[in-house]
Amino acid sequence: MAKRALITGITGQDGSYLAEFLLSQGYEVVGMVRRSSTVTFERIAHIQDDLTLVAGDLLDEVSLIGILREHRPVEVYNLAAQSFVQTSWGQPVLTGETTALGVTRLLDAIRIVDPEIRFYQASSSEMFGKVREVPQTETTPFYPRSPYGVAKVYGHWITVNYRESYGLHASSGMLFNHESPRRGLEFVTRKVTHGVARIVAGLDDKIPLGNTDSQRDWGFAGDYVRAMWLMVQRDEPEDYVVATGKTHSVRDLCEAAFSHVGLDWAEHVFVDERFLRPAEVDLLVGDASKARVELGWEPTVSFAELVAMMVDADIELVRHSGR
Ligand code: NAP
Ligand code: G4F
Repeated sequence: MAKRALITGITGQDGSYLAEFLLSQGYEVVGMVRRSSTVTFERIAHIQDDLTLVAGDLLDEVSLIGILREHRPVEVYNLAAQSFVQTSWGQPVLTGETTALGVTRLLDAIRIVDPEIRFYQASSSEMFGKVREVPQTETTPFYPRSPYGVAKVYGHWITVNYRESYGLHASSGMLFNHESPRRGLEFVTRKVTHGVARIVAGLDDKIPLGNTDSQRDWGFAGDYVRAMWLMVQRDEPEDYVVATGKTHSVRDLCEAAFSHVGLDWAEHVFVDERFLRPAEVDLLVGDASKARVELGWEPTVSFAELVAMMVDADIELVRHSGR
């Protein structure tokens, strides 16, 4: 019998890659989608016929209980969140309701319906924030710097707490930034690669950015969803850092993206204060030794390959869509 997994956030970047991965492993995949006045299935349109999509929302525990009762998944991957850091200052309560309390609602629904379900929580390197050590590991203390980071710390600890209180098989992946051609246009990697494509097409000349000094450990989303699945397959639930171990500044990102098409980034990028944040996470770089040793996980895509992949995909996209 095929295993059945539920993915919350299936319409997002990671949800789409995880759904593809689980289908390739022979799973039946149930995806939770929230009600919207327009269709948000762009990232999963190519596999939609192979999925079971069900309506629900992390803000509504009744919907979560109903989905678990009806579809009886053996694994649940909680990828849904208000995931954009900048928005979390403008909408701190919504961010807390979704990204923090939403985790409790889902864990509680699991506890009520079927405590044998294996659970994955999408924790974040944003929890390390103003970092206490370099590189960051599973034991590095948290110091979140945004309402989003604070909400993720809550989501992380409630996952640990339900594991310890109720014996749930609940694991938390502390994932560092991971990107792809399916990344939302508001995140800095995609903003830059899509901006480069528009400049190449003659549609724009400049990209406004915020802090170009900040450094991130950027990997490829397709690699990171494999780590999620590996955690859930372990006999014992645990928490893992997932990262490449290499860090680059936003300036390095611009340099790589523009030089890929033979342009000088300094002629096309300018600082716009609207994109500066009230508090910044200056440097993230993870040590994924535990994931390497215990899960056998390794990233397969380098920073340069990732940027080139994204620029090439955006050039294609702009060529076809004209925007
Ligand atoms: P994303 O592209 O922004 O996707 C977020 C998903 O959550 C979307 O499917 C969205 O649905 C859904 N969602 C938002 N609010 C919801 C609600 N109230 N109820 C149900 N679904 C809701 O994010 P991502 O990059 O794939 O990231 C996946 C998860 O990993 C998130 O929890 C994120 O915080 C975390 N994470 C991401 C990274 C990264 O670098 N990508 C790193 C660490 C952790 P709509 O399509 O309807 O908006
Ligand atoms: O691409 P970003 O918006 O990602 P950020 O804030 O690191 O968060 C992402 O990664 C987290 C994991 O560490 C996830 F948990 C989270 O859900 C999300 O996926 O910004 C990256 C850096 C920041 O330092 C930001 O200040 O780029 C800087 N930046 C500079 N100019 C900009 C811009 N970021 C954005 N989005 N837009 C700019 O114009």
